[in-house]
Amino acid sequence: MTEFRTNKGLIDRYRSRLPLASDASVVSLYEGSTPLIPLENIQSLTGKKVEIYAKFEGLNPTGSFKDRGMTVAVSQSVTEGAKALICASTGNTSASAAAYASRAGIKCFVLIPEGKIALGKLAQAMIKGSVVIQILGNFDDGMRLVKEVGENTAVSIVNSINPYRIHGQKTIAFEIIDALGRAPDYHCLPVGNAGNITAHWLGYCEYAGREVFQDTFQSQQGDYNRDKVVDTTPVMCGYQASGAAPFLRGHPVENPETVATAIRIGNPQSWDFALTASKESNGWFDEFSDDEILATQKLLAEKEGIFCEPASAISVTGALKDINSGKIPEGSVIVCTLTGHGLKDPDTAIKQSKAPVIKIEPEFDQVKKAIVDNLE
Ligand code: AN7
Repeated sequence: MTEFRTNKGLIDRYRSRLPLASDASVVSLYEGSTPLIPLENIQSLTGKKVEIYAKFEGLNPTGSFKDRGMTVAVSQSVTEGAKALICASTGNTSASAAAYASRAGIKCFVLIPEGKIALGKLAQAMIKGSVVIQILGNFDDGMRLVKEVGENTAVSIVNSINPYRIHGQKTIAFEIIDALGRAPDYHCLPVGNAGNITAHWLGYCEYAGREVFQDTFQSQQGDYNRDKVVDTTPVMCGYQASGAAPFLRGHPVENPETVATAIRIGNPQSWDFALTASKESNGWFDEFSDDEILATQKLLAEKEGIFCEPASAISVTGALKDINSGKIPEGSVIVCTLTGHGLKDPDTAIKQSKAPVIKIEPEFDQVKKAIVDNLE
């Protein structure tokens, strides 16, 4: 096919910093290169002198950050000869795995909690021809089953317990630093299964020439470029929904529950890595109610025109609380990861929207009245 100018996929852009063999097959949907959007209107509301940016991962090919991990994990799996993928998912991982499996021409099996995933995510897995297995249980049950399958069959697991997922997802930190010309002071993000906070920290440490997770990520996958680009790393702020907040409780949560179904996870697989990221960065975890999460989702849509899914909005819920309390001081540069697109879950958005929906006869006077009545 003809060569053309475009932002290529993240393997092409960051290949030397990824532990892929030089002859590895590349399975890509031209993911990454998502915008880093200054939240100026929301910053004004705080009355504090800070710079707040949203890294809008909802603009990846399948609408979430999972594509960063999936391009690397699926490329590696295909290179190793895998004929099928499997994952447990609260929705976004399955949407992404389905897409990359289609791209690679292999089978995909997804285990999802019945009735507890946003409809858009289910649609994504179904239309791409994955085998959707609904389990009468939650994500944590699915994860347990997937690990058993991995031990007993040749199907390749593409959950974030697959280290190549983490390597792909670390590129978000590279893009942020490449865009800002420096590391942020604080990085705020949702924490569910905790792969993403692990990946962010890995990426930030590698760009700072700092060793981290050596036994797991930096030696096992072989050599790759870890040259230093910046001097600092951000403080990592991880936020959880109160009904699914194992890091706040200090132990796994039996029956996680939250409107933010993406992070309805009680037994995070990357527990130790997330604790390391939090401790080594002098960071913290905090929790927020479903009402607070939904209010921020609406705030982002109303004040900035950014429609992210509920789980993603918690990044900004947390950032705002910590900015207002002074825990994040004035003068700080703050990046919030908006992990997934709001269109994945229109039901939740419509349910909480107070915007008037007005029904009229198709007549000019009635349109005029609707406009006049609602101008204020
Ligand atoms: C929008 O899709 O776990 O802490 O199975 O979809 O790395 O798990 C999704 C997680 C945040 C949490 N925001 O990230 C899955 C899944 C969104 C998400 C998270 C998820 P991790």
